[in-house]
Amino acid sequence: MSALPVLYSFRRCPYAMRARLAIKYSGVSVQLREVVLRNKPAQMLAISPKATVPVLQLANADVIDESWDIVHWATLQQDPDHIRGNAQRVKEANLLVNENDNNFKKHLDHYKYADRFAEFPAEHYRTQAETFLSLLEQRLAKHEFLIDQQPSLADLGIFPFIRQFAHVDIDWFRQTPYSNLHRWFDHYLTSELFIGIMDKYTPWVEGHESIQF
Ligand SMILES: N[C@@H](CCC(=O)N[C@@H](CS)C(=O)NCC(=O)O)C(=O)O
Repeated sequence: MSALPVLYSFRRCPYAMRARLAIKYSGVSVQLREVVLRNKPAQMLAISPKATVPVLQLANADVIDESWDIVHWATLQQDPDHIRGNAQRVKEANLLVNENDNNFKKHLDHYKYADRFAEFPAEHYRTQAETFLSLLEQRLAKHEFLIDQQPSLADLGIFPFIRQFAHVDIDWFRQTPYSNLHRWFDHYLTSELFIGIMDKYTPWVEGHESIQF
Protein backbone atom coordinates (compact mmCIF):
# COMPACT_ATOMS: atom_id res chain seq x y z
CA MET A 1 0.00 0.00 0.00
CA SER A 2 1.51 3.33 -1.02
CA ALA A 3 1.59 6.32 1.26
CA LEU A 4 -0.81 8.32 -0.90
CA PRO A 5 -4.52 7.56 -0.90
CA VAL A 6 -5.66 5.75 -4.06
CA LEU A 7 -8.65 7.02 -6.04
CA TYR A 8 -10.40 4.70 -8.47
CA SER A 9 -12.19 6.95 -10.92
CA PHE A 10 -13.85 7.01 -14.31
CA ARG A 11 -13.36 10.21 -16.25
CA ARG A 12 -16.92 10.65 -17.50
CA CYS A 13 -18.80 9.59 -14.37
CA PRO A 14 -20.38 12.63 -12.65
CA TYR A 15 -19.96 11.03 -9.21
CA ALA A 16 -16.26 10.51 -9.90
CA MET A 17 -16.01 14.07 -11.26
CA ARG A 18 -17.46 15.39 -8.01
CA ALA A 19 -14.81 13.49 -6.05
CA ARG A 20 -12.00 14.69 -8.33
CA LEU A 21 -13.26 18.29 -8.11
CA ALA A 22 -13.19 18.19 -4.30
CA ILE A 23 -9.78 16.50 -4.16
CA LYS A 24 -8.25 18.90 -6.69
CA TYR A 25 -9.82 21.89 -4.93
CA SER A 26 -8.52 20.75 -1.53
CA GLY A 27 -5.00 20.24 -2.81
CA VAL A 28 -4.78 16.79 -1.18
CA SER A 29 -2.61 14.47 -3.26
CA VAL A 30 -3.91 11.09 -4.32
CA GLN A 31 -2.86 8.38 -6.76
CA LEU A 32 -5.39 8.17 -9.56
CA ARG A 33 -6.37 4.86 -11.12
CA GLU A 34 -8.59 5.30 -14.16
CA VAL A 35 -11.18 2.53 -14.39
CA VAL A 36 -13.09 1.03 -17.31
CA LEU A 37 -16.57 0.26 -15.97
CA ARG A 38 -16.97 -2.97 -17.92
CA ASN A 39 -13.60 -4.23 -16.72
CA LYS A 40 -13.13 -3.05 -13.15
CA PRO A 41 -9.82 -3.90 -11.51
CA ALA A 42 -9.92 -6.79 -9.05
CA GLN A 43 -8.09 -4.56 -6.55
CA MET A 44 -11.03 -2.15 -6.54
CA LEU A 45 -13.65 -4.90 -6.28
CA ALA A 46 -11.77 -6.45 -3.37
CA ILE A 47 -12.06 -3.27 -1.29
CA SER A 48 -15.53 -2.21 -2.52
CA PRO A 49 -17.72 -5.10 -3.68
CA LYS A 50 -20.59 -2.75 -4.53
CA ALA A 51 -18.46 -1.97 -7.58
CA THR A 52 -19.23 1.68 -8.24
CA VAL A 53 -16.79 4.52 -8.82
CA PRO A 54 -15.40 6.57 -7.23
CA VAL A 55 -13.61 4.59 -4.52
CA LEU A 56 -10.97 6.11 -2.30
CA GLN A 57 -8.60 3.96 -0.29
CA LEU A 58 -6.78 5.88 2.40
CA ALA A 59 -3.20 5.29 3.51
CA ASN A 60 -4.49 3.53 6.64
CA ALA A 61 -6.47 1.17 4.31
CA ASP A 62 -9.88 2.69 5.20
CA VAL A 63 -12.19 2.79 2.18
CA ILE A 64 -14.63 5.55 1.21
CA ASP A 65 -16.85 4.43 -1.63
CA GLU A 66 -19.55 7.08 -1.78
CA SER A 67 -18.69 10.18 -3.79
CA TRP A 68 -20.30 12.64 -1.39
CA ASP A 69 -18.34 11.11 1.51
CA ILE A 70 -15.16 11.62 -0.52
CA VAL A 71 -16.10 15.30 -1.02
CA HIS A 72 -16.49 15.64 2.73
CA TRP A 73 -13.28 13.77 3.45
CA ALA A 74 -11.20 15.90 1.06
CA THR A 75 -12.58 19.23 2.26
CA LEU A 76 -12.15 18.22 5.89
CA GLN A 77 -8.45 17.57 5.18
CA GLN A 78 -7.91 20.96 3.54
CA ASP A 79 -10.34 23.71 2.66
CA PRO A 80 -8.23 26.58 1.31
CA ASP A 81 -11.14 28.84 0.29
CA HIS A 82 -13.46 27.80 3.14
CA ILE A 83 -16.11 26.31 0.90
CA ARG A 84 -17.52 24.23 3.76
CA GLY A 85 -18.48 27.13 6.02
CA ASN A 86 -20.52 26.61 9.17
CA ALA A 87 -22.68 23.63 10.07
CA GLN A 88 -25.82 25.25 8.64
CA ARG A 89 -24.14 25.80 5.28
CA VAL A 90 -22.92 22.19 5.19
CA LYS A 91 -26.42 21.00 6.06
CA GLU A 92 -27.91 23.04 3.22
CA ALA A 93 -25.37 21.59 0.79
CA ASN A 94 -26.17 18.06 2.00
CA LEU A 95 -29.89 18.61 1.42
CA LEU A 96 -29.42 19.98 -2.08
CA VAL A 97 -27.06 17.19 -3.07
CA ASN A 98 -29.47 14.67 -1.64
CA GLU A 99 -32.16 16.06 -3.94
CA ASN A 100 -29.72 15.86 -6.85
CA ASP A 101 -28.69 12.27 -6.16
CA ASN A 102 -32.10 10.86 -5.26
CA ASN A 103 -34.46 12.66 -7.62
CA PHE A 104 -32.76 14.68 -10.33
CA LYS A 105 -30.30 11.88 -11.22
CA LYS A 106 -33.16 9.47 -11.88
CA HIS A 107 -34.85 11.90 -14.31
CA LEU A 108 -31.47 12.65 -15.88
CA ASP A 109 -30.83 8.94 -16.53
CA HIS A 110 -34.29 8.50 -18.04
CA TYR A 111 -33.78 11.55 -20.26
CA LYS A 112 -30.24 10.56 -21.30
CA TYR A 113 -31.18 6.94 -22.00
CA ALA A 114 -34.77 7.62 -23.14
CA ASP A 115 -34.55 4.83 -25.74
CA ARG A 116 -34.36 2.36 -22.82
CA PHE A 117 -37.42 3.93 -21.14
CA ALA A 118 -39.69 3.93 -24.16
CA GLU A 119 -42.89 4.34 -22.15
CA PHE A 120 -42.51 8.11 -22.57
CA PRO A 121 -40.59 10.34 -24.99
CA ALA A 122 -37.36 12.01 -23.83
CA GLU A 123 -39.17 15.35 -23.39
CA HIS A 124 -41.31 13.83 -20.65
CA TYR A 125 -38.26 12.93 -18.56
CA ARG A 126 -36.63 16.25 -19.37
CA THR A 127 -39.68 18.09 -18.02
CA GLN A 128 -39.46 16.07 -14.81
CA ALA A 129 -35.79 17.00 -14.49
CA GLU A 130 -36.63 20.67 -15.00
CA THR A 131 -38.15 20.91 -11.52
CA PHE A 132 -34.62 20.71 -10.16
CA LEU A 133 -33.27 23.12 -12.77
CA SER A 134 -35.92 25.67 -11.73
CA LEU A 135 -34.97 25.24 -8.10
CA LEU A 136 -31.31 25.91 -8.93
CA GLU A 137 -32.28 28.86 -11.13
CA GLN A 138 -34.25 30.43 -8.25
CA ARG A 139 -31.27 30.05 -5.95
CA LEU A 140 -28.83 31.41 -8.51
CA ALA A 141 -31.07 34.42 -9.17
CA LYS A 142 -30.57 35.37 -5.52
CA HIS A 143 -26.83 34.79 -5.27
CA GLU A 144 -23.79 33.97 -7.37
CA PHE A 145 -23.52 30.33 -6.21
CA LEU A 146 -25.99 27.74 -5.00
CA ILE A 147 -25.93 28.51 -1.29
CA ASP A 148 -24.75 32.12 -1.20
CA GLN A 149 -22.17 34.44 -2.76
CA GLN A 150 -19.32 31.94 -2.32
CA PRO A 151 -18.71 28.51 -3.86
CA SER A 152 -19.87 25.71 -1.56
CA LEU A 153 -19.77 21.92 -1.39
CA ALA A 154 -23.11 21.94 -3.22
CA ASP A 155 -21.66 23.70 -6.28
CA LEU A 156 -18.90 21.10 -6.64
CA GLY A 157 -21.29 18.27 -5.93
CA ILE A 158 -23.99 19.25 -8.40
CA PHE A 159 -22.16 20.81 -11.36
CA PRO A 160 -21.10 17.47 -12.96
CA PHE A 161 -24.74 16.37 -13.11
CA ILE A 162 -25.95 19.60 -14.67
CA ARG A 163 -23.16 19.25 -17.20
CA GLN A 164 -24.29 15.74 -18.05
CA PHE A 165 -27.88 16.93 -18.36
CA ALA A 166 -26.91 19.93 -20.55
CA HIS A 167 -24.92 17.77 -22.94
CA VAL A 168 -27.82 15.47 -23.72
CA ASP A 169 -29.08 18.32 -25.93
CA ILE A 170 -26.90 21.36 -25.48
CA ASP A 171 -28.88 23.47 -28.00
CA TRP A 172 -32.06 22.92 -26.03
CA PHE A 173 -30.29 23.67 -22.74
CA ARG A 174 -28.82 26.89 -24.11
CA GLN A 175 -32.18 28.22 -25.22
CA THR A 176 -33.97 27.61 -21.90
CA PRO A 177 -34.84 30.69 -19.82
CA TYR A 178 -32.55 29.62 -16.96
CA SER A 179 -30.10 32.48 -17.47
CA ASN A 180 -28.59 32.31 -13.99
CA LEU A 181 -28.09 28.60 -14.31
CA HIS A 182 -26.31 29.21 -17.65
CA ARG A 183 -24.02 31.76 -16.00
CA TRP A 184 -23.15 29.33 -13.18
CA PHE A 185 -22.75 26.42 -15.61
CA ASP A 186 -20.34 28.42 -17.82
CA HIS A 187 -18.41 29.56 -14.79
CA TYR A 188 -17.63 25.96 -13.79
CA LEU A 189 -17.31 24.62 -17.33
CA THR A 190 -14.52 27.10 -18.11
CA SER A 191 -12.91 27.02 -14.66
CA GLU A 192 -9.31 25.92 -14.19
CA LEU A 193 -10.60 23.56 -11.53
CA PHE A 194 -12.90 21.68 -13.90
CA ILE A 195 -10.45 21.67 -16.81
CA GLY A 196 -7.82 20.38 -14.40
CA ILE A 197 -9.82 17.27 -13.53
CA MET A 198 -10.69 16.25 -17.10
CA ASP A 199 -7.30 15.05 -18.34
CA LYS A 200 -7.47 11.71 -20.14
CA TYR A 201 -5.58 8.79 -18.66
CA THR A 202 -5.12 5.27 -19.89
CA PRO A 203 -6.93 2.74 -17.72
CA TRP A 204 -4.88 1.52 -14.79
CA VAL A 205 -3.44 -1.98 -14.65
CA GLU A 206 -1.32 -3.49 -11.91
CA GLY A 207 2.28 -2.41 -12.30
CA HIS A 208 1.38 0.81 -14.13
CA GLU A 209 3.28 3.87 -13.12
CA SER A 210 1.02 5.76 -10.73
CA ILE A 211 -0.56 9.06 -11.69
CA GLN A 212 -0.29 11.64 -8.99
CA PHE A 213 -3.46 13.69 -9.02
N1 LIG B 1 -23.86 6.57 -4.82
C1 LIG B 1 -22.64 6.32 -5.55
C2 LIG B 1 -22.99 6.18 -7.03
C3 LIG B 1 -21.78 5.93 -7.90
C4 LIG B 1 -22.18 5.38 -9.27
O1 LIG B 1 -23.32 4.95 -9.49
N2 LIG B 1 -21.21 5.35 -10.22
C5 LIG B 1 -21.47 4.73 -11.48
C6 LIG B 1 -20.74 5.37 -12.63
S1 LIG B 1 -21.23 7.03 -12.94
C7 LIG B 1 -20.96 3.29 -11.43
O2 LIG B 1 -19.87 3.06 -10.97
N3 LIG B 1 -21.75 2.34 -11.91
C8 LIG B 1 -21.35 0.96 -11.93
C9 LIG B 1 -21.30 0.39 -13.30
O3 LIG B 1 -21.70 1.07 -14.25
O4 LIG B 1 -20.84 -0.75 -13.43
C10 LIG B 1 -21.68 7.47 -5.29
O5 LIG B 1 -22.13 8.60 -5.02
O6 LIG B 1 -20.46 7.25 -5.33
